[in-house]
Amino acid sequence: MAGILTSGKVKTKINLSKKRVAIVVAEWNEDITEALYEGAVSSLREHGLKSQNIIRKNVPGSFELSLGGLWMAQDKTIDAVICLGCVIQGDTPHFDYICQAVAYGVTEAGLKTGKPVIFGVLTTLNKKQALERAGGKLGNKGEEAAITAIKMMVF
Ligand code: DLZ
Repeated sequence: MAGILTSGKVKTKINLSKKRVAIVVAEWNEDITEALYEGAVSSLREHGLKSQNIIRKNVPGSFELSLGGLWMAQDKTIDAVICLGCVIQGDTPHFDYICQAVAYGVTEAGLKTGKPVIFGVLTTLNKKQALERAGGKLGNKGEEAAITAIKMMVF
């Protein structure tokens, strides 16, 4: 069933109150990425993470999530990193370059550090599709990214 793996509450006996999660937020399309951030934080809190153990960092755009995510994952005190961004297609191929680079970079950050680095980046054709996925009728992908991070931390 669509979405069943990344929504709702994760059942685990592992206590998450000592886990520290970094959330790296792209400033481009700020209204969308702020909504993703709110969704991610509320899901982490619901799973027992303390607010002082949720560390936020901003980067200018989604392209910079790779390096911001890597820097946070290299921090020994951080257990998982969630990268949040929103790339909306324009009239040029810029969209494809950014999407490919960030998908590759986020993967690489996880593989290099051996930590979960979660791809919470919307790649949409227009703003309407982004709004639908940032607390609209298709849920909140920030929340789903948080649940993915939790599932990987309790792996
Ligand atoms: C330049 C750019 C464009 C055109 N569109 C977006 C976008 O839709 N979403 C996003 O997160 N960032 C965008 N950027 C900025 C790039 O991610 C990056 O910050 C700049 O190219 C500088 O490296």
